[in-house]
Amino acid sequence: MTLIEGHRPITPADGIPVWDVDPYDADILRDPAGYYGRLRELGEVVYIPRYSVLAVGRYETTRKVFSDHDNFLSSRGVGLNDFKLEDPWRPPSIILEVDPPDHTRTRKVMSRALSPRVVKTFGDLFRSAAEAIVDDLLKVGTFEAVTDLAERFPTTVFPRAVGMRDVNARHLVDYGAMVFNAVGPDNALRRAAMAHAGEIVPWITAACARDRLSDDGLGAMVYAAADSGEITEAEAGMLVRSFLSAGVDTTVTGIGNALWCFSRHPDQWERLKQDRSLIRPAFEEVLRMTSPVHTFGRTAGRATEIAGHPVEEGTKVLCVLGAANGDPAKWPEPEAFRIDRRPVGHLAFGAGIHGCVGQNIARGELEAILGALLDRVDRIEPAGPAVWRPNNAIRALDKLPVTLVPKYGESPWSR
Ligand code: OVV
Repeated sequence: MTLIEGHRPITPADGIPVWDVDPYDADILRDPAGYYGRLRELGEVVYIPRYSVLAVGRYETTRKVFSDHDNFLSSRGVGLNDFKLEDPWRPPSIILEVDPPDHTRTRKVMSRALSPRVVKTFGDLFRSAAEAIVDDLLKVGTFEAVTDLAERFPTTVFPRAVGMRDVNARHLVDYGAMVFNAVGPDNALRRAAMAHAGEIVPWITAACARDRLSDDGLGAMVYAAADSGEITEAEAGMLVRSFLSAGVDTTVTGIGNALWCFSRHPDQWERLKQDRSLIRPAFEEVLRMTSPVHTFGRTAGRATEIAGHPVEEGTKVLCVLGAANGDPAKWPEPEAFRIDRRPVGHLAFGAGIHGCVGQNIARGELEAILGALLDRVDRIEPAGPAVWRPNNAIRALDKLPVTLVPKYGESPWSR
């Protein structure tokens, strides 16, 4: 058994299948379906000796572990590193990497800033930016959708929603790659992402300061909570950092994965053209199908159990959200992309007290993009092979060449 430096050699309790797999192997990250299936097949919980961790991938069990914040902590990190034993790569997030009661106070500030009422005020911004970008792309017709659409849209609108005075789209995307690769092992992916840290981390930290933010964005709302004494000024800066950590790579991935789904399932695009009320359900199905955040972990804070198997205190548990979202015991024909499925309970936004606090703004961004496309585009066609970009926590595309075929009579030149 390979033991990873700093990890305790946890012996699996009797009855837990042992699986000699590397979930962070680049080939698995690029094409995880076989890994997801085998994980679900092996049992309710499996032991992975390579990292001395347990992993869950069946829907009910994954949901249970992921939302059981009493037994399965976030404060020891949601990746392979146990923050109790090893120093985290950056000061821990005060909303993600924290447990109640500390979590309750910061979560309240963030859910107020990201409430449906506030997100609604960004509707015009999102729509006009989406329309301008799609009009631009229709002029060229064929383009690389990861950079030209999936990255371009959130890096245009999100800094404006937050109220950032300093905008550097490249730094925001690269920081996302660091944050999400950091939850994996010390592999080539994590090292490559971290190679940018020296330049990017200080830029991010500076961008979170009160004087680098406008007085009418999400950042200002968080600093208002500092003014009222709800949080400290330093905590406000840390919560703005959470916007920048969790708000870019995730929505970039959501848009890219949505375009992948529709370019590969033209019948579902036809269906959406006929019934625009399916825009939101369609996005939920994209999330279920592709699980942009494929894996996050928890740490057993005390001796507990998973599906009747004993689990020692200090055990890391990988919650493989991508496997749970494809579990045939929960989702009939899980590999079919059906925009009218309405996959209530999918785990792409997590579950429980740590469930994605930004999910309303994510839905708002996707609604704007899909709406702008529906108004203008007859077909979204592949213009070359899709290439996936391995990442320790995110299932995202690296390349997605597509052609947008405009609707008859819809010319971007006439606008
Ligand atoms: C959900 C999430 C992902 C990544 C980072 C953070 C949150 C954060 O709070 O920094």
